Amino acid sequence: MRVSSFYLTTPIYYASGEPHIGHAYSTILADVLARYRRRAGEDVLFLTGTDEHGQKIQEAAAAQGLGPLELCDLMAGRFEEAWRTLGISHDRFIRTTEAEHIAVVRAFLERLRENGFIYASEYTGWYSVGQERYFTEKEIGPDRVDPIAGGPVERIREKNWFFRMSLFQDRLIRHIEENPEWIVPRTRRNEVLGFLGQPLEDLSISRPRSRIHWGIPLPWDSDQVTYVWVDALINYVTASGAVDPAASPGERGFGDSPRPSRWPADLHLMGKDIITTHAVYWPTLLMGAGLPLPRKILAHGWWIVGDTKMSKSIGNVVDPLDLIDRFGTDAVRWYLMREMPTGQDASYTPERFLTRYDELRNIFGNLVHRTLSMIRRYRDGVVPHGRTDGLAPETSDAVAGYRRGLEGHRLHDGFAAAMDLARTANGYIETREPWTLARRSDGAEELDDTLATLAHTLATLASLFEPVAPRKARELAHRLGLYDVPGFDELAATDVRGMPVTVGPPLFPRVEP
Ligand code: ME8
Repeated sequence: MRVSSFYLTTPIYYASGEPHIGHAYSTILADVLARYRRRAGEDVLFLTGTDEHGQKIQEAAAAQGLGPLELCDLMAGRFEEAWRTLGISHDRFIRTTEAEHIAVVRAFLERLRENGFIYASEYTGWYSVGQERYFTEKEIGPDRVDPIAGGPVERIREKNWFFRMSLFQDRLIRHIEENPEWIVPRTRRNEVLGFLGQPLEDLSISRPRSRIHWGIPLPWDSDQVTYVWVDALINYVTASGAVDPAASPGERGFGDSPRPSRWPADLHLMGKDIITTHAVYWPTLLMGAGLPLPRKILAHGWWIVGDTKMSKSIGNVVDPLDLIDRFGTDAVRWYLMREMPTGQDASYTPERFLTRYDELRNIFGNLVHRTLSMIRRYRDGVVPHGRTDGLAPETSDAVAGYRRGLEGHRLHDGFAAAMDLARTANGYIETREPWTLARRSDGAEELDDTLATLAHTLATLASLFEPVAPRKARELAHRLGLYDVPGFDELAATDVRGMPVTVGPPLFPRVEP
């Protein structure tokens, strides 16, 4: 049997700042999808990493009295540590200062040049160091600020090398129109098509080394370094193994000589702030190099505080690690996935965080505790050999809704379906009244059926919650006497009857406000 494969990516985050809840959101979203796909039996490659070149890093390092690589080593470590704490299961953490990546970037640029898409020219424009890109006069408006974070822009006039991006405008528009699901959600797709309604300019792909030394030198002009966005986007190809920079130019994997690899990516995930670079720069660069386009681009919304984007430059960031100390990793993951409708903006508030935590505690946690305690009290801690199908229709509806949500990139709906199943199971306890059955002389069989059904439902819930709450799901599986959380295909065959259960402390303890 051929196992289907799935390659998904997060943005690579700037190594100039600390990881915050916005970065955590994108990475957890990717992690949830990676775990979901693995549970469905797919061979997953999940890539994340850090973006380590460019003016922003150069300046941040100088401001701290560090060398740029010193700062990057430090910050890459911070990101890796945050992802470990948050239970991120990435398969590869890429850093753009790695030798392999540098070689792939150079091979990629050489290929663009061989294909006739590179030329040198004088450039005059408005540059935002915060966003590491030029903006047009129209975009910066009369106040001359970067339109994304409102930061400063500087007037720059210098020699740059250019990529003939304009040549690919029609092909890109056609691709977007012929593949309505290529950019999701639809609002972002419309935004990109709107952007492409204007003539597409060529893309400046280099900066003079005299101004920015911290970058990858162009293979044919060592006085210029690669524009950091071009460098960064190529990371997705580096990690896929599609390009072998050590091979002879004709055999490197471009155009007619593709190498067996994970390319194209199945899914690029990012925030809506960087949709243009991913849905315009990146696909045209790939067309220029003769590589296939990624299969899907998903741009999610922003976590905002009040009505402004949470961002380091604005100074209103929430540190996810503070929340983890008090509530645990899985509660933070749950909040972020359940609260934000995938693709839209959401506002972080401590009140909503607590509401979502209470949902975990009072519905899911409570169900687990009640069920396991009753098995202990009424059946000596062993799941009885009753019928397990007392909630069969509700369970299959929940699983279907859950899978629709996760596969249709509506994670909030998918997890709502999982929580609804827990809610339904709590209702089932109320209507079956196991405590009454236990007192009745003729209640034994019905009690067996009730407890076996509930235990089976817990096994299902462990499986549904694993992508978002991996630690608690594993804990639950262990308490049910299972070795591990069952995969979706294993659920039907999973039989918890006869298993010794452990009640243990509440899965989601009360946290004093
Ligand atoms: O843009 N809400 O890196 P970056 C939701 N290095 N997501 C947020 C967020 C918020 N308030 N703030 C940040 C870069 N993010 C480039 C990417 S990729 C080839 C290069 C998340 O450190 C979101 O995914 O500024 C956003 O796109 C990303 O962090 C920007 O991270």
